Amino acid sequence: MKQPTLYVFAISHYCEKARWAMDRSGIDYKLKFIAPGVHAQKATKLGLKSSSVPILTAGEDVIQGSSEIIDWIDRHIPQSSSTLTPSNDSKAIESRLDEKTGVHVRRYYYSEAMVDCPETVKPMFKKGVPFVQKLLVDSIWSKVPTMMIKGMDLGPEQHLQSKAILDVEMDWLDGLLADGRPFLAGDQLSRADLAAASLLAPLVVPDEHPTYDTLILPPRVAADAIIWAERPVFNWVKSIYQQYR
Ligand SMILES: N[C@@H](CCC(=O)N[C@@H](CS)C(=O)NCC(=O)O)C(=O)O
Repeated sequence: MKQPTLYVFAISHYCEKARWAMDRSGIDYKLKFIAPGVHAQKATKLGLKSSSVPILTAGEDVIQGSSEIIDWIDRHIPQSSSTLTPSNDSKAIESRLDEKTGVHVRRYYYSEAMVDCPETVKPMFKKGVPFVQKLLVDSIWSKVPTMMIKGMDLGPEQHLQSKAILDVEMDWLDGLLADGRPFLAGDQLSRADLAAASLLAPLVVPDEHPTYDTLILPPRVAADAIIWAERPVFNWVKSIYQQYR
């Protein structure tokens, strides 16, 4: 197999999920950071209808989406005890995390960061990308916050709505962990654990995260994160990162 390439944003929690799965798979692959904007051109060039990253290219295969990339890994690694899909449960939990936690962590964070302090986001958009793409981010930056606020439905109200949804989702996760289980589904690390840990990582900011050493949380998010740090799921995310990342 030709060496696969994984295209990611340094800031993206879905990209972190796919990258973590690739790292665990043992497959030799190339990691490419791409700047927002350039990613859409790349997706079009690859024949994709939607522009979102992560995208994995492997020979003729073009796989878009963190969950689809884990499915691809499952197909390419002979059934082993370290599969990330030991049960249907793991996939069901991952789906809920992708649809709720992932979406609302992003809207909650950007609703403050892009509205009140976009300059804190810019270094994350430039992180790891080729020099020319850094220049491109600088050149279009004055338009980016307005475009994202409109395109992603961001604002103070949305920040609070997403925060309330996150509280419900964290109650659910705390509930699952209440019986002392080490993993969300079954008795081994699975895609459910990678999803929960990576999608909550922008709030937990674990030391082992490969790109969040320079992530700056805006003030209200940082204050909420201190309160959420008391939750079992926050401590669990930290421990999953410590043990498995
Ligand atoms: N469900 C998808 C979500 C991917 C996603 O939303 N990616 C965002 C970054 S967090 C993105 O690429 N946004 C830019 C775009 O859609 O063009 C997955 O799991 O990969």
